[in-house]
Amino acid sequence: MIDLRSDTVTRPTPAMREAMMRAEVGDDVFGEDPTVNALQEKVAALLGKEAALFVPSGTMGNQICINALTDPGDEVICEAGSHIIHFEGGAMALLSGVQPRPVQGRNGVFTVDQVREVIRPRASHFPRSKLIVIENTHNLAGGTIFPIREIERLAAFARQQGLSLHLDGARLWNASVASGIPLHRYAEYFDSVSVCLSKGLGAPVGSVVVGSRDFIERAHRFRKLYGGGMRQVGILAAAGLYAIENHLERLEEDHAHARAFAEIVAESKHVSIDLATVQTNIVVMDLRTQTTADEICRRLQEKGILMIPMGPGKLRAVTHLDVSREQVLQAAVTVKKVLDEAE
Ligand code: TLP
Repeated sequence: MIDLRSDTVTRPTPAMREAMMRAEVGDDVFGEDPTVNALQEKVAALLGKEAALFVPSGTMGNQICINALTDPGDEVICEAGSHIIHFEGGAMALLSGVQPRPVQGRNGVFTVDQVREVIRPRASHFPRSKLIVIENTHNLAGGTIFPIREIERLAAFARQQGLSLHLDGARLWNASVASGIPLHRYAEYFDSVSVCLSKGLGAPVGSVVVGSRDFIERAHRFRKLYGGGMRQVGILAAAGLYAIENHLERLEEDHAHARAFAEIVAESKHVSIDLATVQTNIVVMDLRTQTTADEICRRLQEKGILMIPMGPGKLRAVTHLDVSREQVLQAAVTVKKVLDEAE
């Protein structure tokens, strides 16, 4: 099987498993796991923040940050296709008592003018606009990079309006490698950033939240109350450390593979791919056929290729560490053929 469903499907390499096996561990709820502490220090330093917290998943990372930066009844301004709206089970409403205020971006990117339009006046009728969330890279838009100039403008506006800023940086690593902009340059505008170790970097589990020391203290409490306090979890942190040290630069390969895939598949008349959005390791395809995305995925599976629908008429392919260039090219040719043959 050539598995292009997500970059979450990678399995730890033998060298990563070796690093996990050798990890020194302690009770992390007591703050005594040396490997977790080393990972937290490393990610905080890379992102230029005072402190960091290892958490089990990207979803928990985002939701901890949202809770720590809002009060119940507040409104969270975010892009209409963002992961926090569509793929986190309604968690912001359930866990933080806040509601999303979606802004329709272009390729996942929205502007200060759009935020200005949705920000609430201060009056007792309205929810309180409190937090802006940016997703970089943007998953549903096809792994697109939020331009740093736009982030700068949004951050200046947020400061002026007293809004906080969170970055869902599940794939910030990809944005940084593709744009050449260091991680800390992206992170400096945000009160909190969540990054994932278990996507392109290829670790089996884990995300890290960063922010000021004060912010991370608050985040700590939410991690505990969400059940995310883990004990001898250095075995997982070791995989994360290994991934950052060994799998970060190679993301470039995934990006080149995604582009090669997109260029081949885009030749089919039954699909539309905006090649300008193929900036990192994700390819989102809009179907131009009566055949449903589910049915296309079923036909592909029969031919040894796994992909997932992303909403009606949309398919997604994600390149990663566990698929070679040859496999990606082979998959692209088959996907094009299956699309060409669709009714
Ligand atoms: N995304 C997954 C699915 O949930 C769609 C994927 O396969 O891409 N932020 C962003 C931008 C994400 O893409 C994801 C995972 C998360 C947060 C959540 O991470 P996890 O799965 O660790 O909770």
